Amino acid sequence: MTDQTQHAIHKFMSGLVKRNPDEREFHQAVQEVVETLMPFIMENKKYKDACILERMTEPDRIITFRVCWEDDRGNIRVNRAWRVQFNNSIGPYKGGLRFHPSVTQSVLKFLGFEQVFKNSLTGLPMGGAKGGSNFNPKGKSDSEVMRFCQSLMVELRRHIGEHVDVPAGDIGVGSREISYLFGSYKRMENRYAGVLTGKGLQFGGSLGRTEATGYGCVYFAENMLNHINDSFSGKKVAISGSGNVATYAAEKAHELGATIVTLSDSSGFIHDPDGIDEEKLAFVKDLKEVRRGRISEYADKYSSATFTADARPWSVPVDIALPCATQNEIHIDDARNLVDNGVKVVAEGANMPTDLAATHHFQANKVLFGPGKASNAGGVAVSGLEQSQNALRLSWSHEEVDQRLQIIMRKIHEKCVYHGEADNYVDYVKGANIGGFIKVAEAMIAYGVV
Ligand code: NDP
Ligand code: 2IT
Repeated sequence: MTDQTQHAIHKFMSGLVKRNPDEREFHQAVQEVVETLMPFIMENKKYKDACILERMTEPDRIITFRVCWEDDRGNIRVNRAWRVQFNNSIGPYKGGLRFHPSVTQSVLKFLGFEQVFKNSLTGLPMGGAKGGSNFNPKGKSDSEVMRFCQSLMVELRRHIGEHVDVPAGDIGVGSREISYLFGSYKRMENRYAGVLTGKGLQFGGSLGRTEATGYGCVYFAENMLNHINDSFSGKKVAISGSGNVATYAAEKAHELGATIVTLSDSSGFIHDPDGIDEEKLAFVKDLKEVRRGRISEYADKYSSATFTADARPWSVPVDIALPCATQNEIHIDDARNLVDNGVKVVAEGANMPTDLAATHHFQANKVLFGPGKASNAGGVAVSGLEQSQNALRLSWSHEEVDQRLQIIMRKIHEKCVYHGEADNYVDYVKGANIGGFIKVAEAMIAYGVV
């Protein structure tokens, strides 16, 4: 990188940090993009002249609102919720809702910013957004979650619509929450529209949406491996998380012949050297989705496994790592452990689970590193397919959706290779950032100064 490029990055980032103080996650997501995009923008004057980077890092709008609800004991509770509508240049805003106590404006801005690139990479007409609340669903009854969702939708309904903004799930928002949200939208608006995705199969949901992010991540990683004449077959895989993305990534990787040796949650990780097969995965899905229990119970049930409290699984020697829990769960020490133990591929199922120093360490050691905006795009891609099916008023078979998902993930991989390959190594971060950027930037230039 030339001194001139480095100076441009530094200047851009100082301005961004000044304009968005105390938004650490947002700074991190932008820094990762700017490091790879700046040289490309400096070579293509039209993007620089149109100030595309300055415009793309400023959300179209942020809606913040209070959500009041009553708990089971009759106490009044107050939470804060947001919808960050980042960019709708190439289609209606699209992106998940997250319910977790760690949710802040910074977290949602980083997620909304990444969503713009991710949605563009899918090739489908979707803009980028993200929303959520600092509400903690853990330990809440179904009735409490229902009352919270209904209260949140009283405000959110004004800002969404099938041609405006289409939210979906994310951490803490699964089929239960989407059903409550959709039910209250339908009741208040008295209209049945595909205004959320991830819906139940009985009321407009798409087959394959539940599995899409985890399966898509493994399809993407399989493409990365195929590109170096390798595959999942016979590989050892570490997965973090034990929610929607983690369990379906484990299911597909197992189906492709790999041995899954870890899963985790916010209290620690389990290591099962015998591998997590279909029967054990069924136990995990029931444990986390239905009983809403802790992953430590896995080690109580299966004697082949050990549970380590307050730790992440990156010390276990594996060929492939699929971080599928949350942001910033792979730091430099974790990356060093993984590299020293011979990891070949890291593909992010979560959004920004790897921090910048860890990402640089993987790349410096020629580990193939798939950033979330490429490797976890399968979830939002099948959300896009759900929108298409709703608009057509029909439903495609599981096979048809899965075929389309596989094709989309292959094409995203091709874009990353096209924009990121040099000297026999694919820089997937560069490839995904440039590949996602071009379509949005061209649309913005075509619109003029808006
Ligand atoms: P779930 O709520 O289903 O599962 C989240 C998992 O991550 C749980 O095991 C949870 O553990 C763990 N986790 C959450 N927060 C933390 C934390 N702060 N520290 C440690 N562990 C944590 O969410 P998803 O599986 O849907 O989402 C996982 C990741 O994938 C997120 O980064 C999300 O943005 C991303 N993603 C999701 C998509 C989707 O379609 N759902 C699409 C694309 C990306 P615990 O049970 O203890 O909270
Ligand atoms: O981060 C993501 O891509 C998601 N949570 C899925 C968004 C969606 O609209 O399906």
